[in-house]
Amino acid sequence: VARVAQPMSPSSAATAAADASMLARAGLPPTTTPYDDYKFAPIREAEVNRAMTRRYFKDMDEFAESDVVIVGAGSAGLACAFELGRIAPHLKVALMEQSVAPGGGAWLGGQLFSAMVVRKPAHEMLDALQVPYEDEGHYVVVRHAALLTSTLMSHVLKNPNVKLFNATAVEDLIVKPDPALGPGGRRVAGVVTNWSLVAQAHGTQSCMDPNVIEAGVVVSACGHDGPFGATGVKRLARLGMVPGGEVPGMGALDMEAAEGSIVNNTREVVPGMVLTGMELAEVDGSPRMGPTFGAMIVSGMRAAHMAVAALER
Ligand code: AHZ
Repeated sequence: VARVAQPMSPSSAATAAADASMLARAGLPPTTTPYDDYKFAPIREAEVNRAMTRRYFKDMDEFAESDVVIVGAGSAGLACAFELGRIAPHLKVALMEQSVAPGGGAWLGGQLFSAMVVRKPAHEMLDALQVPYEDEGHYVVVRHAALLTSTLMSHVLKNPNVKLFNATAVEDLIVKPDPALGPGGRRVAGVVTNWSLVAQAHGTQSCMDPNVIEAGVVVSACGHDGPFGATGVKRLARLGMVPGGEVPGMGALDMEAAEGSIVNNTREVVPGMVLTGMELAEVDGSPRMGPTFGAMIVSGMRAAHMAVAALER
């Protein structure tokens, strides 16, 4: 943006004059900053509208058929998108997040503390991201969880083949018969979406139909149960597609056991849908780990490889 001297508006000129005279009365020189003569390039309101909407609707058009749809942009979903960017950057990845802010539970450590604990060897991803940490032996500590989350996010979103649809909830799954899977075989073939504000208003309005995205493979990273959490596996259970039929809910906290089980259990839970992160604990009844984040990172990265394998089948 060019900085060209321009006359001050009457009101800012009056304020500046008042400030200057106050400073002068106090015997101080007027304050100058590098932005005193700042001038914006011109803009029109319609241009701003079109700059946003043209891109959004072009993205909706392009991503109506995505290679991978990741549901949930928490630590597991973001780690999955990061690894996809490393191993298969050509894939079209739609990242669906019901909140305005992606990041899920990873903006903080535990409770409302700012630091994040990552158990080794998951810290290798921090090295790849060049996120600094303090080495505590078996684990590392990132001073601000927000630094890791924002760095991960910026890597993911720089990939032109990734589109974040935030403030957009996945309300349901697309499920199709798949003769290749034998009689009665079904596979997940995409997601049913709605802007979150619409999804939240279903109880008060009628007939607000959703939208859809077809996917080669869906990675469900919805986190543990909550207002939106575990949407993927809860829906699979209602469709009779969860082996065993139920979603028992996560087990009690056991850090030592929990992280390994999340990583080891990361899998394509039904054809076309890979499950990662804490949503796995919901369907397996395995323990929660609380504020250690190594498993979310490695589970998300493992899920990326499984998604690529599912696409190549
Ligand atoms: O908003 C959710 C969050 O950002 C988003 N999400 C959930 N359901 C969705 C839906 N459509 C779109 N239907 C949806 N988005 O998914 C994200 C989940 O992130 P998360 O941080 O809650 O889950 P994670 O599995 O990546 O990490 C979990 C970390 C742990 S462990 C733990 C414990 O043991 O207590 N608690 C947390 C938060």
